[in-house]
Amino acid sequence: MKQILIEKNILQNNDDIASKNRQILKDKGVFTINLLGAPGGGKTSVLEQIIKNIKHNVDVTVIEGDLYTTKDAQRIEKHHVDVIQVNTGGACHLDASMIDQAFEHIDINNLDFLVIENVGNLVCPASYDLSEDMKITVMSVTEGNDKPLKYPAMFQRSNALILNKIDLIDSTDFDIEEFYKDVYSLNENIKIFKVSCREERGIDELCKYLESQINDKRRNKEFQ
Ligand SMILES: Nc1nc2c(ncn2[C@@H]2O[C@H](COP(=O)(O)OP(=O)(O)OP(=O)(O)O)[C@@H](O)[C@H]2O)c(=O)[nH]1
Ligand SMILES: [Mg+2]
Repeated sequence: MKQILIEKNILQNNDDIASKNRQILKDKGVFTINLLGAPGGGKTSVLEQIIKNIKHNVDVTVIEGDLYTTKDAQRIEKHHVDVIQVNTGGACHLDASMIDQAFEHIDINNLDFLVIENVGNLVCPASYDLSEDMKITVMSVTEGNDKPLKYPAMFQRSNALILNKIDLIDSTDFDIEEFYKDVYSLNENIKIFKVSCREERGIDELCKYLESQINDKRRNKEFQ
């Protein structure tokens, strides 16, 4: 019997491209995050808040992943930062070769912070290394507190978790204690931020955390 391990080969190929680009980002001192989460959880809204808060201190470029539209990229452009739209044509996640193509349009020498907004999906994007320093999942209280245990890979592989739409929590049955317990049972090192983009709550703390990571990466470049 002949057996073809397609998934393994695809992921190996992905990892090879990602590790080449990770070296470039390291050499240039560019801190990179991969924003993940279900459709509508608030990835673009969180990103808009981050940009508003830190764009005066750091040079930011955004890669926007979307199936077909440029809707999110148009929202980001309004904040006067560079944005590259990647349309997957129906694929449910970004992969490293798509980021490789986007790199051709990025001025990497004048960059501190690269943000990749992945396609809205709580499963597939977690498997693809995009050369990021951190995977950050955005989920909202309206999705329900059972999601970490139902979709564990994303929570296990993320370095940070942004719990968004906290302004709506009293209108839901979201059990925050159970949520924390479940998330930490999957990943004891994950950093959790509670935010509301609508009310601009929790954004300062999130941005301080990101800025310290951006500065660390910049400093490491200077020591090389
Ligand atoms: N009440 C409330 N609504 C929010 C908050 N953050 C985002 N929203 C709303 O939630 C909806 C989805 O937000 P987006 O930022 O587009 O979500 P997304 O994760 O980028 O969505 P996709 O890119 O389609 O996966 C929008 O209507 C936002 O206005 C929040 O903190 N509170
Ligand atoms: Mg979006």
